[in-house]
Amino acid sequence: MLTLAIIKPDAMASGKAGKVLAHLESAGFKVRAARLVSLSGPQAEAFYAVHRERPFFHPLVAFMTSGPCLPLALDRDDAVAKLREVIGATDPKEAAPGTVRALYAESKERNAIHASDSPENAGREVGFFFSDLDLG
Ligand code: FUP
Repeated sequence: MLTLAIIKPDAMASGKAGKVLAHLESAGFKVRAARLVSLSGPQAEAFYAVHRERPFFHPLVAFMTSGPCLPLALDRDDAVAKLREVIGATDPKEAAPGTVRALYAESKERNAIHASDSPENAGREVGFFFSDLDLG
């Protein structure tokens, strides 16, 4: 089963991408596809369209377009739920010790990693960045 992670611009800028990826691999995820991208405003708005009405939408789009990020299609059993466990709560102050966000996130807004929150969204989000050709 596949899910989508994005190593976000804060983790890329602080040189933590390798550590985050190693953490995911240690948790049993296999990288099926990876792509370094610099999102445009419209692309970030489309990806986060579900949050359009939220007060943090524009800051979120500004952050996600502030530098390159690294979308990953990750494979393992029960991938969606397991990745949510491994990344921890949205706010690193509330994330369980040892989770990616507890270890590497700067704040709730700059929180190192995205992970799909349901199998339906995982399908949509993997398809947003990757084609069948990428996924093999
Ligand atoms: P998560 O699924 O844990 O990434 O969290 P959400 O779907 O609730 O939010 C998506 C992204 O919006 C978060 F990763 C960071 C940003 N956000 C804020 O900047 N402020 C908030 O209060 C909530 C979310």
